[in-house]
Amino acid sequence: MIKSVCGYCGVGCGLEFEENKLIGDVVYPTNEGKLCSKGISELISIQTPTRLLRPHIREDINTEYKVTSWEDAISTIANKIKKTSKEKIGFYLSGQLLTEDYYIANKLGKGFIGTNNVDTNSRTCMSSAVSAHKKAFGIDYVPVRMEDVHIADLLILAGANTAEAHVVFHNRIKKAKKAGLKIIVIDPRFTDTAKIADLHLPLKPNSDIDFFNLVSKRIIDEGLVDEEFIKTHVNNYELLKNKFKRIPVTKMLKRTGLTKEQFEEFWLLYKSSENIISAWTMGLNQSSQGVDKNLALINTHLLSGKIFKAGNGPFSLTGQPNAMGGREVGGLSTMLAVHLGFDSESIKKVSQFWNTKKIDKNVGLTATQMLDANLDVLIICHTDPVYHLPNRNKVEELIKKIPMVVEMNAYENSETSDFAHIKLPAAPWGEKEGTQTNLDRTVTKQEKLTRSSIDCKADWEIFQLLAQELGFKNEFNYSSSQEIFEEFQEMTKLNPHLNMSETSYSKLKEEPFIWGEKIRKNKEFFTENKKANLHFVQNKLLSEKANLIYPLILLTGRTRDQWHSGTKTNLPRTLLKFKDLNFCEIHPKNAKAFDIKDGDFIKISSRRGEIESKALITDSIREDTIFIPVSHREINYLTNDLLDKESLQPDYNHSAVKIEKLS
Ligand SMILES: Nc1nc2c(c(=O)[nH]1)N[C@H]1C(S)=C(S)[C@@H](COP(=O)(O)OP(=O)(O)OC[C@H]3O[C@@H](n4cnc5c(=O)[nH]c(N)nc54)[C@H](O)[C@@H]3O)O[C@H]1N2
Ligand SMILES: Nc1nc2c(c(=O)[nH]1)N[C@H]1C(S)=C(S)[C@@H](COP(=O)(O)OP(=O)(O)OC[C@H]3O[C@@H](n4cnc5c(=O)[nH]c(N)nc54)[C@H](O)[C@@H]3O)O[C@H]1N2
Ligand code: SF4
Ligand SMILES: [Mo]
Repeated sequence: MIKSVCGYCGVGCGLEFEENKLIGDVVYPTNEGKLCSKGISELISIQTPTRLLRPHIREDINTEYKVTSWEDAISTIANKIKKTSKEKIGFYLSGQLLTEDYYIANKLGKGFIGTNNVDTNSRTCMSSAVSAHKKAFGIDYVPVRMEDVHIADLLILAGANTAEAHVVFHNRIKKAKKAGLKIIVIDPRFTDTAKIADLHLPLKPNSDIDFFNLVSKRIIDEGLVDEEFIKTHVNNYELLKNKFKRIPVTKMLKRTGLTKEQFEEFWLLYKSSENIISAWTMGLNQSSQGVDKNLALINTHLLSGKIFKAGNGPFSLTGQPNAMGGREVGGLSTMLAVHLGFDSESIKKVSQFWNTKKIDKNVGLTATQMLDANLDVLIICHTDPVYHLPNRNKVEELIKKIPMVVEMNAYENSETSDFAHIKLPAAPWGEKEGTQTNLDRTVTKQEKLTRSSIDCKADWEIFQLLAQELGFKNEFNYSSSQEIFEEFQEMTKLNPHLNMSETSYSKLKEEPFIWGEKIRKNKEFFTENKKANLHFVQNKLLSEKANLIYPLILLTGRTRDQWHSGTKTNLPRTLLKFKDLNFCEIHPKNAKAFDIKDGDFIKISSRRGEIESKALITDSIREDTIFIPVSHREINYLTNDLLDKESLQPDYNHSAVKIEKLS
């Protein structure tokens, strides 16, 4: 029997592999033996005929790919990189990479090629939370753990559909509910998660700042402020209090679309709860004011002192299995490594550690900027930007202009593969090993369960081959992921709060390691004066607005049994199609207005593009919105490319669209 962890979502469930079968690990702390359909089917996905098994190359994207050798593919890429100035090179990584893969890519890009254009799909996912954590706490730190739901009295889920996106954590929430936990779901849709809620608030899309500001104001007005906590641990209280004196309460409530009665029902539950966790995911992060939405929510916890206490706190739920690990390594272009930035002190420390003089002092391009930056070489690993970036027609035009696009993928059927010149076959989950950090800072170990398919290599090995071909043979001479983990572990000492030296690679096989527990115990913030910052934020209504031509707002999101583009889950051999891949939820009133019946084929258009779908008439959706799941691979032809100005995360969920029946 081999113990490993699931490689899908941020819950990071422990599992056991025996006789070609996967089952949940009953003694594992986060899942207690439970797995969702995706976890159980990990083995099936590595045996599919759509695996990419050989390196492929082609002159230009209008010709057919030809199978090639590793030597040829790697030397072609290295030769091109040697001839290209460093600011014209980009690495587009993923929160699904293992820590060791991330570490090597980051070290190669930032440390030796000398470009900080090393970013990740987490830009589209967690970057608003990263920025908000840093602004509020002085550090990118998640102060809550999943087990806290058993201590909390109230769990607020804002823009988070745990029933479909964090399935096994959702089971745990249900268990806590049986023991008395109250649940409030704040989501424009009556989601599967809302079904277990004591109260569902179907607020208008993008009005969360108004909502949480109203909560903060009530906390202040009704004397629920923890004065003692504020005095010792929080900055800007008087400022915020003064600002809140003048906010237009009625107008703000109106913008949320909620009635006074709904808000009062919320407030009654809120006020009477001693221990409160507010968790959020894409409904808050993916917004033109994603950082501000995060800050508005965090304010409520700082004001009431409901943070750094068991069963309390603001809880950002990471989506991908190792989005958190990527942040630790430094896989965002806005950070260097191990939570260090681009200040001269940090550059000095990292340069010494890596023994290099190449590190650039300027932040690099974000994933959302790379395609628009006239790059000459783009290396894409473990993610599918043509599928996932907003405003796809524009994305396709831009990627076509990049002279060399390299795609490292374990499967051959990504949307990006139509736009790449070289494809390199990666060994997926089960064929490789390494570590990952889940949504509550738990570092776990993935094990190799079967041998790697003949020509596939772990992602770190591919980056290492490239590094060696570029002449960095001594600096990239690792023989195992253990060696890389141990170097990373040593590096975490450069940043004491992240220090991971208490665990070891072999120990991680037996038990997971949780970093940062001391921070919580000691109530530490990492700003200059060691106090957390309150921020006054306002809803600036920056998102795209509906109008007469495009009267509805498109919401997008997950379904339980599919993983994004579906290369691993949309397989003929699995039974993972409990919900259709492609449907469009429409409110009955709109169905009537546009003469659409359940099951009709429809066209959805925005200012940027159009797609087709099948109508699913339901009153679980607000009248001013429609919903299409991200398993519809073409979804981003519709979405707008507005970004949050600080995190540069896209505003995926708020695009104005129209619907019509296809004749
Ligand atoms: N089955 C499955 N699970 C997954 C994934 C997957 O592909 N499949 N992906 C993983 C990843 S990478 C991520 S990031 C997470 C995402 O996890 P979630 O964010 O929980 O998943 P989404 O379905 O995107 O849900 C976002 C919710 O926000 C709501 N929403 C939209 N706009 C607003 C708004 O303005 N305000 C509020 N309050 N709510 C709003 C939407 O209606 C939707 O229900 O899931 C992870 N888990
Ligand atoms: N409209 C809309 N768009 C969105 C979102 C949304 O909510 N709405 N959400 C955004 C978010 S939060 C996210 S995280 C992104 C997700 O978007 P993507 O990251 O593009 O989605 P995936 O399908 O998970 O892509 C992962 C890729 O890695 C490949 N792969 C699997 N295993 C391996 C391996 O071991 N090595 C390598 N090299 N490759 C492997 C898979 O085949 C797949 O092509 O989408 C973003 N885009
Ligand atoms: S909840 Fe997430 S980590 Fe757990 S089995 Fe499902 S996909 Fe895997
Ligand atoms: Mo994500």
